[in-house]
Amino acid sequence: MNQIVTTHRNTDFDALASLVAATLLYPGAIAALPRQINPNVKSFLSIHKDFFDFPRTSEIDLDSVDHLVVVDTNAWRRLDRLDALKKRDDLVVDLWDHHPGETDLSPTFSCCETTGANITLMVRALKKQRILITPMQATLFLIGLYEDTGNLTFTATRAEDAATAAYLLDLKADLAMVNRFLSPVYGPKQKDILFELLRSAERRKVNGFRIGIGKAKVQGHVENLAIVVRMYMNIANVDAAFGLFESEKRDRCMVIGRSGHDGLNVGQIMQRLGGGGHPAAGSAVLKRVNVDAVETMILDLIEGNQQTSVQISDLMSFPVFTLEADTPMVEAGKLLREKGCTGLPVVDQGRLVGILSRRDFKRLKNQKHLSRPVKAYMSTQVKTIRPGQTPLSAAQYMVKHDIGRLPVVEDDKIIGIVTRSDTMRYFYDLLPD
Ligand SMILES: [Mn+2]
Repeated sequence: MNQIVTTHRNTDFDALASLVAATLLYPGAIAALPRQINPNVKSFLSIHKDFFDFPRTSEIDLDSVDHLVVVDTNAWRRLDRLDALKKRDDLVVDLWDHHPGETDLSPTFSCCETTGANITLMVRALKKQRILITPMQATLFLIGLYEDTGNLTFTATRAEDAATAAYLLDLKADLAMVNRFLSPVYGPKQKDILFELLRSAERRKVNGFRIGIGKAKVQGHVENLAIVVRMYMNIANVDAAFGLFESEKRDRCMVIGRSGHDGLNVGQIMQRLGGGGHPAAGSAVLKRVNVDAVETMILDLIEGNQQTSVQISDLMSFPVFTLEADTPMVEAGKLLREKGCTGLPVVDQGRLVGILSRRDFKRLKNQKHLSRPVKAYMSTQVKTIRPGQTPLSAAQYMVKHDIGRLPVVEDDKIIGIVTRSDTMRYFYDLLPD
C-alpha cells in the first residue's frame, strides 16, 4: 500500500503544519508538497531542511499510490499535479479539512469541522492516539494555528483552537520562532503597493458595510500581497478591503480580500469569483478581465447576492397590518390597541405613504379630531429598507434614526416589516432554523 499526504497549492503554515501532522498520523506515508508555497513557509522550510524535507508532488510516481490523504482543502482543483489520481476509482481518500462546503474528493474517511485552523483537528487526533509531538513540530503547528486564526482573533476561531494553542505551548512550542515567521515580510515593494492602494482606493458604503477597494499594477510576482491588503484595511478603517492586482501585461488580475466583519464573508465572495478562502480572508485569480469589471462584480456580490447570508427578508414579519390613509383616527387607535403595536404603516392604493404611531395621537386636541383621517397625523418621513439588505444595516439604520420599525419595501410595495427586536433576536442567534 502506498500512501501519500498532500495539501493545497500556495501552501500556508496551517497547510504545512497539517501535512507534517498527517505524516505522524499516517506513519510511512509520503508527504507531497505542492510546487507553489507561500514565501514565509518557504523560508521556514529552508531553515528546517534537515527536519522537514518533502518531495514535490511532481516527483511522485502516482501509479503506485492507492491511498491519498488530503489536508486543509477539500477540492481537487487546489491540489498540485494529482489529476491522474482523480480518475482512479480504487483510490482511498482521507480528508482532513476545516473549510465548510461540499467536497469533490469523495473521501472514504473524513474529519471535517469548521475550526479556525485545520491543525486543531489534527492535533486532536494526535492527542487521542497519544502520538508524541516534538517541540519543533509544536512550534510549526502553533505558527499554522496563529496564522489561520489571526492570533486567535478571527471570528472563525473556536474554543478548541485556543485550547490547542495552550496544548502546543505545553509541548514547548517556541514563541520566538513563532513571532519570527509570523511577522510580515514588508519591504520597499510592498510599501509602494500599499501607497498605491491607499491612493487609488475608493471607500464605499455597500449594504451597510464600509468597503475599501484599491487597485495596483504589479510587476512579476510580488510576495505578501495579502499582508499589504490587511494593512490597507486597518489604515483605511473599513469592514472589508479588497486589493485588485493587475499584472503588467494585463492578462491576469489577482484579487485579495480581507474582512474584519462577521457579517461579510469574503471567502464566499472569492468562491463566486472562482477562488476560495475563509470568512475573514480569501483570494481569486481571474484571467483576461477588466479590473473595473472585477470591482463591479465584487460590489454586486456584497450588495445582495450572498446567498447564504441572512437578509432582511428572512427576519421580517408579514403580512403587514396597514392603515388606509383615509381611515379615521378613532379606527386607527382601535387597530393599534388590537394588534398590540406602537405603530402601523399607512398606505394609499397599495403605496406606502406614511407611518402612524401611538405618539401621533398626542397631537389630537379634542375628541372631535378622532374622526379626522390618519393622513392628517401620520409622519410622512418614512424610513424603509429593502428585502435584500442585511440585519446589520437595519440595526445601524434604526440606531441612526432612532426608530423601532422599518417597513420592507420592494417595487414601491410594502412586503413586510422588521422591528428592533427582530434584528436583536438575530444578533443574539435566536433566529429559529
Ligand atoms: Mn487552513
